[in-house]
Amino acid sequence: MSSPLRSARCMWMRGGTSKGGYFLRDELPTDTDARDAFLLGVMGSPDERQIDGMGGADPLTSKVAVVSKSERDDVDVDYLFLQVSVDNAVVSDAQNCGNILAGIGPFAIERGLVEAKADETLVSIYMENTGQIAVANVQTPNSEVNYKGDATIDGVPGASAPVPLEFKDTAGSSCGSLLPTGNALDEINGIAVTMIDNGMPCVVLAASDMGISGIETREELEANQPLRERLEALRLACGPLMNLGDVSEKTVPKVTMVSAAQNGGSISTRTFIPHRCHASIGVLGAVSVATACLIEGSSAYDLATIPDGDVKTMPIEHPIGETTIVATVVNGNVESAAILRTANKLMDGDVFA
Ligand code: NQM
Repeated sequence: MSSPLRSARCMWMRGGTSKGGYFLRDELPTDTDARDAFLLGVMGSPDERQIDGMGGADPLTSKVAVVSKSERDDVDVDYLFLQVSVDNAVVSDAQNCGNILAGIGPFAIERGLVEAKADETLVSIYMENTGQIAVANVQTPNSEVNYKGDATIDGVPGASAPVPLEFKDTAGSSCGSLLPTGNALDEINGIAVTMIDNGMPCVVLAASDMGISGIETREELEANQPLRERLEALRLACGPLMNLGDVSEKTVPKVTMVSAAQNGGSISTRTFIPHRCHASIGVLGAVSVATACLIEGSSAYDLATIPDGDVKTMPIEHPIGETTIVATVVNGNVESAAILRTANKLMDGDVFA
């Protein structure tokens, strides 16, 4: 048996409102157990403080991207997302991450997997976790990645170069269909929920049905133990109905509690991902919730404010601001969704387990 990997070349990046290690596939072990053992060591997991690793003691900063040149037609790179649990020795590929996705285009160009064009470079990315394609538009003046700019996103201080992302065909990414139970609304444990997957499996329910206003802070919600227990019971019941099987060890489905928007947006959200409350909301999570808002009879429909027209700009409010989804609707279905993200290169070198 070969000795465990001790170090690997890695770029640490912020992607949207998340942060993690970006690796080339051929610089990690091919054996999954060896790879996961290495990544747990890199992050310092399991340990709620991740004191002996690079992880930031939060699921949003304990993330990994594995990237390789794609052999698929019309695709530049393949991207596998791995969630490294903070306090369990678990590395999961059961979900996608649209925030870490924001760093994939810049990383692929920096590593020479994609040739930079003058001014801006489109990078098409196959998201291996769910089998869909996203296209990132990366600023490349003088054929080099530029991270500095004027674009701002809630949850990240300051401004950076914009990285617009476009998603197509995300319906049923993990659950097989947009509404895996075939219903816009189901009753589970006495609560009306919409089980939906437009890029991220989500259970959407009215915050008022859980006895909260829906505008509490992340800290207040995380301190509410009875609420957390009820949400987890709901999630465990919904998982099999969403074709996800037993989800006790999985990070999907997410659970989003919705209420009427407070600041002119389309809806207000508080999301558990699934055991910590998200500081804001995930990218594909926001796409799924925006889609739920557009489905008559869903748990979000009556609470949502929907703009007219087929191209709908929908600010999804969350604990620290909003994430705007631009949904293009064709024949009543969300055909594509776009979102503005930013990314930043933080470190390039060797990381040690
Ligand atoms: O929904 C957190 C994040 C995410 C995932 C999570 C994400 C997405 O904010 O596409 O981005 O839901 O675990 O990075």
